[in-house]
Amino acid sequence: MTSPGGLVAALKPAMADFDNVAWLGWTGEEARRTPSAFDHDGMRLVPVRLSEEERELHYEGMANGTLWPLYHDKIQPAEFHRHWYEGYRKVNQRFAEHAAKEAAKGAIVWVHDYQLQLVPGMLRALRPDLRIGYFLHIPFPSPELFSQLPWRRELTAGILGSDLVGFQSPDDAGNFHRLAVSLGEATRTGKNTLDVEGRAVSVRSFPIGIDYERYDTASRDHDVTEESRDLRAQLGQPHTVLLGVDRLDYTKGIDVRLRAFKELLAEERLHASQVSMIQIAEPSRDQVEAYVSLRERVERLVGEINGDFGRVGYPVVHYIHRTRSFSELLAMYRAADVMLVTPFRDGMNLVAKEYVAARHDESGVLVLSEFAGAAHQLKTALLVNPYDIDGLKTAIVQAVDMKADEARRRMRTMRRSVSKDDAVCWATGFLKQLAP
Ligand code: ADQ
Repeated sequence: MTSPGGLVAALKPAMADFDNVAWLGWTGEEARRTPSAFDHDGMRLVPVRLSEEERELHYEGMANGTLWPLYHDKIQPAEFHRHWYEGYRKVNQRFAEHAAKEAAKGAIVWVHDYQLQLVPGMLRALRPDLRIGYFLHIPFPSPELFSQLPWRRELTAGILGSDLVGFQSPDDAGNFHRLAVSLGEATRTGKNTLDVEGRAVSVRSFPIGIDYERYDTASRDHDVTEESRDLRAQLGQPHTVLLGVDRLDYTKGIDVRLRAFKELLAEERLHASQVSMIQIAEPSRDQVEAYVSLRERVERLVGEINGDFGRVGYPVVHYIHRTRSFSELLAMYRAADVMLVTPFRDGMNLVAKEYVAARHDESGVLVLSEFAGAAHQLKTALLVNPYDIDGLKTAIVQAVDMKADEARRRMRTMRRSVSKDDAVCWATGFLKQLAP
């Protein structure tokens, strides 16, 4: 709680126009000793506590064992358990009660993400005077897929407690709009509007952006430049550096990009003396079985590639399974000629935008999955279908061989888009629409 992450950084500047802002959130730990509320950097922080059992049922169970895979097109099977849902409902109720207690009369409350889908409806029942917004950071699936959920009505009605519902892409917004109507939970009043028992609910897309200024400025920093130079020197020059930066999650396509790289080396379309790959994998959800087996798969592939193609002192894949600091990540972005962002499904993918923002000299090539929300905006990336491994291999070779002029043209267009639609633009766009 004392070091708020990217979402707070994105929201904070947009909050400048609002008085008495409070941030409610789970600390991520049991945190028995945290105070009930405290001030940090001009914002009131209100920790919501979860017990070990609630963490298991709500967070690992319903949020990450049911909703996460279901909303990402069932790349992994989604499990449906009544006791998970019951834990999820209770935790959502607690968040709604905290928010009801904190919010001033007629205040705006902005609820975030799939862990808290029931909160808008619960909060409206407690405090009908509030303006309630909800934003989903991950994709929203087709109504056909969503309808498998035994609690489809409850979860849909939960979201519909909002005045404004935001999604990453028009496709996600369209899926929710169709679902609400097909379940009979709302009636259609327009392309972006619904009627819920006489109350208007807007459903729109608000693609999330990053703090472009921060990445652009910091990437020019002397220390970052030095660090990226050192990194390249360690890899051995002249050299093409490929980079992947992801949470270690099965949605991100880390394994498919390693397989593509391995095949390219085996077919001698790429050579270990000329290219190397860095894969940064942020540890994530390591109590969940699917994440444990993904880690094993990825680490086996890294071992196979280095075993088959590496030399003593010169591995072909440099794999780091740790959190990196902001400046270390920037140095990596600066050092990489080709950025590989190949999720099977992703709400947006901020890494793609961070790479673009860090390339202040307009060099570098982004290979981007067409199934990431970011592909709607970064159209001059090399767009790939991560399920088509031959297509992915062709794109990687194309990226490695791309002439500087073409790379610059593509990068310039992407930088314009990422700088224009930044984090403040996203947050103010949403809040302006929500304000009465
Ligand atoms: P995530 O699935 O977490 O986010 P992403 O958007 O790529 O995915 O954000 C990851 C963040 O973590 C980036 O800011 C990145 O720099 C950082 N990161 C990754 N690896 C790291 C490491 N090893 N050390 C330190 N930092 C690391 C969810 C959705 C996305 C959506 C975002 C925001 O799944 O689709 O873009 O929320 O809405």
